[in-house]
Amino acid sequence: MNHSHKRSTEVDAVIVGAGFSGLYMLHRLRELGFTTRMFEAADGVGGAWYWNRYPGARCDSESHYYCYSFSDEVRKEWKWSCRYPAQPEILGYLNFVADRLDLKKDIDFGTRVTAGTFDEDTHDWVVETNGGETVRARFLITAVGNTSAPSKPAIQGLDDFAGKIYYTASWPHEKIDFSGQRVGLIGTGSSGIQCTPHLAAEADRLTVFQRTANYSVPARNHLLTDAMRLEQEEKHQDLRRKTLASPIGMPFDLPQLSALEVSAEDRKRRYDELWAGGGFRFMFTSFNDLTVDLKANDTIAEYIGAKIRDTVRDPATAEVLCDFNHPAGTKRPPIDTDYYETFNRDNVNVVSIRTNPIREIMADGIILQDNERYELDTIVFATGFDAVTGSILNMNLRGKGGEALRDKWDRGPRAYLGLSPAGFPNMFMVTGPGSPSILANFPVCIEQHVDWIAECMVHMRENGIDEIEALPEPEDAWAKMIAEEANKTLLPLANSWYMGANIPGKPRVFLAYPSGVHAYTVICDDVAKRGYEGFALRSRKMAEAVS
Ligand code: N01
Repeated sequence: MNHSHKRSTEVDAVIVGAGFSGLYMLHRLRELGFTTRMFEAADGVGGAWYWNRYPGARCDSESHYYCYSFSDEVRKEWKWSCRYPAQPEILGYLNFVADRLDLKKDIDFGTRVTAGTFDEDTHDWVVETNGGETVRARFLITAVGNTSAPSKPAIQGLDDFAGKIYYTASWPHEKIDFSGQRVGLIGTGSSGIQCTPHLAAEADRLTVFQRTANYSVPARNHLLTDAMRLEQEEKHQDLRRKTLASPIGMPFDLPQLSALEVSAEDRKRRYDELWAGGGFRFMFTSFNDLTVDLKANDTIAEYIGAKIRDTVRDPATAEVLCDFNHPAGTKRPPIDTDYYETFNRDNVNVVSIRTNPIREIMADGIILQDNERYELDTIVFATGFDAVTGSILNMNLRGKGGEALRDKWDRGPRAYLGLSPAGFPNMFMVTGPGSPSILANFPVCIEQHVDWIAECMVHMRENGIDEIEALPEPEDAWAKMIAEEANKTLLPLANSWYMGANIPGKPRVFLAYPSGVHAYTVICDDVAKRGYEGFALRSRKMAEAVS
């Protein structure tokens, strides 16, 4: 549905993307009386939850905190069915919110932003779309998500494949029937791990091509009873307080002990207890030094390895699945249902392509470096995303002096507070590179950013300010601090999408603020309180008075 014919082409803000971020941004700005245009490439709301429809797609964070908190009505009216809802339910939730707040009428669906250029004379962004429209807006707000530009590896011979090809990150809307098929799955990140049991249950044969062994933790998903929901509601204020005080934006009791200061028995007891509970708590609440001390990390890596060996009956298969090459938790931990168990099925096997990579895709399958051949009818790519920066760069943005963001970021993204790049005035990125979001619970980070941006816009309106621009020195200091803080952890040791290492040629730069969403919120609030320290605020009147 495209309403562009009746829409204004001069607005206060253009918002790009109608996922969790964009929907709340639109709601906030409308409430505050700003005029907006919102562009969304998909035909509906949902962002990542719109595109990632692969079988088994499910949240890795629990429903009672993986949701908006800004509206008591929304929270009370929506009923989650289970601990970790599946994709259709989360998409249903986002549609419910969009309908409840009557947001859809203000969104141009099926519309992609193809260019954005800052006009220094008017302090406006000139935004172009694939529909041929040009819109002027004082502010450009990207709400494009972190995992939304799919990575489609250019494997030799891909176009010659005679069978079907699917990408988990842009899955068809209709149900795919894998029965009778020999399916090859490339990728063992969260997406590959989630869809493995589902593909295995349907396909004649499933071959999983694994480049990097992952550390997956059982989700222990379960339905929520009314009593559980009531208890969550009663504890809501407490849980919310805990969430906001937490570095990861989840209401967990954080661990106080090092993995190395307890006895082996106590350590095992702690891991056993948390493994039985499932989910992120296993990694995040067991011990306090797992992501900073390699010896401590070894204890959890060994524990997971032992669990895999216990679960997977064929020792050779188990060894492939345990062929770890990075510390546990240095890639985003996958949360699974029956992943390792699936390798006990007769129709499933895992092939390591770590040292024997895919050489070529042929008409009838995949051939590895050592000439081993796998005949396939279907290939599923669960190969991830050009994460965090891909979707922002794809919009062809140009700042002051016509500088392309792509050029500015050619050695890695730079943005003060992870919010706004110097040289790109009046541009804000919800959960942009250099903010904490990818290491934390997204909705918490999204609400914090949206509120900060909205309040900044109100401040500018009230004070007659036309332009806000991040200054280069604080932006440099921010980038330096991120690298230094990340280097104090084990996170840079993995070839992860956190490091941009999954995309050939992408600069190897840690993409998130590593010290947690609580510390980050304090910094952002301080910056605002000090009159937006680190930014230059300019008004036309001031400029006229000077000249
Ligand atoms: O992507 P990934 P994802 N040849 O980048 C492999 C969120 N998410 O879509 O590790 C062969 O993690 C790659 O190998 P390697 C979540 O934040 C959440 O799974 O680079 N293999 C890896 O195994 C998550 O972290 C949920 O060596 C290639 C896999 O493909 C993020 O999205 C569910 C290859 C990609 O893993 C991304 O997850 C799904 C190549 N050329 C996603 N290129 C939940 O909420 C890549 N690989 C649960």
